[in-house]
Amino acid sequence: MLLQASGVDTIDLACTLGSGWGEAAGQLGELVTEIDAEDVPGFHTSGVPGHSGSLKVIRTASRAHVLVIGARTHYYEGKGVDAVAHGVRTAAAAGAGAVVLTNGCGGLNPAWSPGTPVLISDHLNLTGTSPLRGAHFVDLTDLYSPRIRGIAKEVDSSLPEGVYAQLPGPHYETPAEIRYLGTAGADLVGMSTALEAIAARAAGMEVFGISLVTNLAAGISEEPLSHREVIEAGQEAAPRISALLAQIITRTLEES
Ligand code: 8IG
Repeated sequence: MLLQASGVDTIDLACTLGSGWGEAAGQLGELVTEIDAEDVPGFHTSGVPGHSGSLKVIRTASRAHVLVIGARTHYYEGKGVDAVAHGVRTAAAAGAGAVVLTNGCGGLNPAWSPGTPVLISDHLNLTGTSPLRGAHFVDLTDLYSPRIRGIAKEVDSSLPEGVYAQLPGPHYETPAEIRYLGTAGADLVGMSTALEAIAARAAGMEVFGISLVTNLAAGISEEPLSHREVIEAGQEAAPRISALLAQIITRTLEES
């Protein structure tokens, strides 16, 4: 129905927008269609301030089609793992060979000030669940495409990389949990992305993940965590990360 509504045959790449990334679709190309998430089966508006609730089909200058998913269902909403995976599965069904997952997250590295974009190199799925059921033994080695990470580094060689830990939320971590996660190898903490990445890989897509550090994780700085801080860091970083995302996506489409 998405394709019908946009008069487009197929989607080449999909991109899910997380906290702080709401504006990032603007520089990708020409808007073909925008649909309210509620009008597309299986999608929901999030109710989270700072998260938009629409699906967009965008045509790039090279005439590729990008599905921009501005409505993500988080695991903490309690709608189940299929609702969480619905966006990437819709993208795969519409033909997308690659998905770009963006998010806002907490950072464990004190050198990453709020507003720093970080490439996801790998993840720790600490939700205790999987989007898959049955004997579906998917290989997650190189889940986060080395090819697209290479393209991102060509666009901006200063981009750091880190391991993203997905926790169930919706509460943030305690400082003790953050120390524990640090020893376990986490550099970033959030409440999305890992389950979607697994579902995307299982659906045969190439996966790329990029986080915006919107706050230092609990106990890393003196500041208490607030959702307002998250939104402000996103607004400030918006012009830079929008340009970054558009360049990464454009080159990924050109080189595939
Ligand atoms: I934005 O510090 C954002 N999302 N778990 N911890 C977790 N999720 C987050 C955080 C954070 N910041």
